[in-house]
Amino acid sequence: MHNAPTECLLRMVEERFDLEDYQKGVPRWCTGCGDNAILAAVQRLCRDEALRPEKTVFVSGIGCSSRLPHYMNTYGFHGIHGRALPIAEGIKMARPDLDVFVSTGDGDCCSIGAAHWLHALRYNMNLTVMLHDNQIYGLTKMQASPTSPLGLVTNTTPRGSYLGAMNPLSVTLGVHSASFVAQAVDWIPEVLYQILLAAYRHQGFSFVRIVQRCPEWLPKNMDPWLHDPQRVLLLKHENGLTFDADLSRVYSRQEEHDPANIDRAREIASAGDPIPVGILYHNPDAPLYENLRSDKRLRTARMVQEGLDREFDKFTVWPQGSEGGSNA
Ligand SMILES: Cc1ncc(C[n+]2csc(CCOP(=O)(O)OP(=O)(O)O)c2C)c(N)n1
Ligand code: SF4
Repeated sequence: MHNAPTECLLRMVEERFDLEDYQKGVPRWCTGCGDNAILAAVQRLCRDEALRPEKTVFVSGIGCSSRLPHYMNTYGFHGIHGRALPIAEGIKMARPDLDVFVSTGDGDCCSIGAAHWLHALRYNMNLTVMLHDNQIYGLTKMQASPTSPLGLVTNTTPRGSYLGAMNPLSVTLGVHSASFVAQAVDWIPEVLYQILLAAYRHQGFSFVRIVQRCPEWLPKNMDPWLHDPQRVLLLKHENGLTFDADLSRVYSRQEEHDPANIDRAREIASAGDPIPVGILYHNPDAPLYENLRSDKRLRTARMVQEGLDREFDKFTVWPQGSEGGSNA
C-alpha cells in the first residue's frame, strides 16, 4: 500500500511525453513545403493526447507526403503507391487497440488509390486520414494529378490540363457512411492542429483534406488565398473549433455551420472559393466496421492454419500416381 505514491509518480512520468518523443530524423522535404506544417501539427497532437509511441502507427503510400512516417518516432509503414488505406485497415483489423494514422497524397489517394479510398469510407474504420493535397505529383516532378486545376501546365499536360479538378471533399461526402469530413490549410497551423485533433478524437474514419503548398513545382499556386484572408472561410460550431481573437481578426470571414447538416456540408464543399476550413460533416453514430465484423468466437492460430491449409490444398498438383490423385 505504501508503494502507491511512487507507482503513481512513475506512471505520471511514463505518461508524459514531449515533442522530441515523436520526432525522428531530419525531414527531406523542400523548404516551405506544407508537409512540414502537417508533421509539426501531428507531432503536437501525439504529445497533447499522450499517445504511446509503441501503440501508434503511421501508414503511407508513395509520394513526398508519404515520407511522413519516417519522421515519426512511432511504428510506421511506408507502403506502396495508392495502398496506404488497405494496409491501415489490415493493421486496425488485427490490432484495434492501436492508433492508426494515414498520410496520403492527391495522386496516391485520388488516382491510383481511388477505389480503396471509396471503400475505406464505406467501412468506416477508426482511422485518421490526412490527404496532403498539393494538386500535383510532387515526388515524380510535376505530373498532373486528379486535383490539378483545369489548364495547369505540367509535364504530362504541356498545353494545360484538359480535365477539371476533382473535389475530394464532395467525393467523400457523396459516399454513404462517411462519418467525419474536414478541410484544413497548411498555412493556418493552429486551425490545422485543432482539426486534426477533432479528427483523431472521432471514433470512425476521419478524412481531413489538407490544402498543402508545393513550392518546388507550384510556387505561386496558393498565393491568392495565402495573401487574402478573405478568401478563407472558417467554419464555426458551438462545440466545434475555437478561434482566438487574433485569428478571428485576420480571418474574419466565418460561418456558423452545424456539422450534422450534410446538405449544407455538400454545398460548402462544392463552393470551393473561399476555401472552407473546418469540420464540414460529423456523424458520431455511424457504425464502425470493426464492431460489425468483430467475431466474438475465438479463432485459435490452429483453426486459422487449418483453414489456410484447406484453401491451399485446392490448388495442389499431385505427381501422377501419388496418393493425392488428380486435382481435376
Ligand atoms: C504503382 C506505381 N505507379 C507509379 C509510381 C510512381 N509514383 C511515385 S509517387 C507518384 C505520385 C505522387 O504524387 P502524390 O500522391 O500527389 O504525392 P506528392 O509527392 O505530391 O506528395 C507516382 C505516380 C509508383 N511509385 N508506383
Ligand atoms: S516537391 Fe513539393 S511536395 Fe515534394 S517535398 Fe518539395 S515542396 Fe514538398
